[in-house]
Amino acid sequence: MYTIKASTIKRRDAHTMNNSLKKTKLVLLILFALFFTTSAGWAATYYVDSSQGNNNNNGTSQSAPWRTISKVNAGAFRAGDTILFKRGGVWYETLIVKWSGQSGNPITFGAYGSGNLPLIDGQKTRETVLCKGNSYVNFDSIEVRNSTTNGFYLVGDTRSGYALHINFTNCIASRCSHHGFKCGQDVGSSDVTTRYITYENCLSYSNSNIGYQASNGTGNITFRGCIARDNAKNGFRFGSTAGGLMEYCESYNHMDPTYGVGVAIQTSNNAPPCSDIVLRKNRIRNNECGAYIDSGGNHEVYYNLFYSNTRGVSYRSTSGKFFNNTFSNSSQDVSFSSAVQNVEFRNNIYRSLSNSSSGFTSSNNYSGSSPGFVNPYAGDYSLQRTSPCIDAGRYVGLASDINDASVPAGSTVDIGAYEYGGTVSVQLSAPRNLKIIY
Ligand SMILES: [Ca+2]
Repeated sequence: MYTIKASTIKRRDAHTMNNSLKKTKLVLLILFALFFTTSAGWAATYYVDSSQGNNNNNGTSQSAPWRTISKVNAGAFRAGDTILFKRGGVWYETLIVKWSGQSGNPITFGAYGSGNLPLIDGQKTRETVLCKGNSYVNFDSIEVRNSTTNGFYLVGDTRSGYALHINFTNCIASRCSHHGFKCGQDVGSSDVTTRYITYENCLSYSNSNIGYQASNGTGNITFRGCIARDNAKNGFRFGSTAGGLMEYCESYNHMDPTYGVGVAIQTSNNAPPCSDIVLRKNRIRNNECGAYIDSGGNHEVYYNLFYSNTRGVSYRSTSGKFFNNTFSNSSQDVSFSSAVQNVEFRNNIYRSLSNSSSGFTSSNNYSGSSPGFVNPYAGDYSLQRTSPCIDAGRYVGLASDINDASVPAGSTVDIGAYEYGGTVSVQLSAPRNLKIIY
């Protein structure tokens, strides 16, 4: 019989225990290291309530919120942190963002509770939100108004370089002395610019200059589902922007006889021209000029609706593609200047066109007097069953129309922004939390 002495068992137990202890220590050490190297381990949420808060609270629960933005401005936030302002609250201060998140781990400014968006009101005596030289920051459901400069002002600086990867969702800016939303440097300043900025479902109205301004060397700018209206100058502007996308947006009531433009693509002072801007599936109406495109080239304009603008589109860039747009009810729907060297113009509905370009290629457009719109007086420019535009277009490689209905339906592509009988495969959600004030 094989026997083991009790002392041996004890020794073995002790040995096993030592090993277990070592392993446990090692696991703890790894967890400890992970905790300290992953800043998500520190992520916290802070609450700010303008009426019930107290700056002596720790701010980390809805039952113990801070009160003021100055308390937020004095905070030391880390990547992954969230700062929430209570809905219905109003602050008469400037939010100065001076913290950066990380890729996949942004710092977020948002809202909690119910009711109106939390409002930062500059009362025409101060700025509202300033974010300078920081990256990976999200703004979600914040409203600003009456800034002495811009509502949301985003810029890089010489300390930390470009401001990168900043997202705005469901934010509103109005009645600011300059632009509602601005990203990019001021001309002649020592600031540096901004890249990878996204605006989704935002509203900018009644500002004294531009609704959304991407100025002076910005890049990779996206506007999606945003509204600009009743701003003194442009609704949207790409200024010396390298790479941009504007889709599912509306721009209207910009009627200044000199500067009233739904969307502008222009060169800022001493900066390079714009390149590779895509405008698609937008509704642009009641502007002095729907789209004024005067910079760079290689832009694409497709499946947009332009109506009741004094001028629909004025195109003065070197090259571009215009496919499947519907123009209606303008003094002049579209013009191409002599600066245009190469432009394709196909599948568009229009009445009046002026072309001075030497490189103008055109086919499958409709310029007659009876395009067969369903109800243009109510803004419905989809096609009646008897429209001559149905199946009269040419396939140009696009997969869906202004409503995201599949293209082509029937035998081939229709002319204009609306494909007759197309199946809507993606349901668009309307902008949320937007107050429309007339
Ligand atoms: Ca068709």
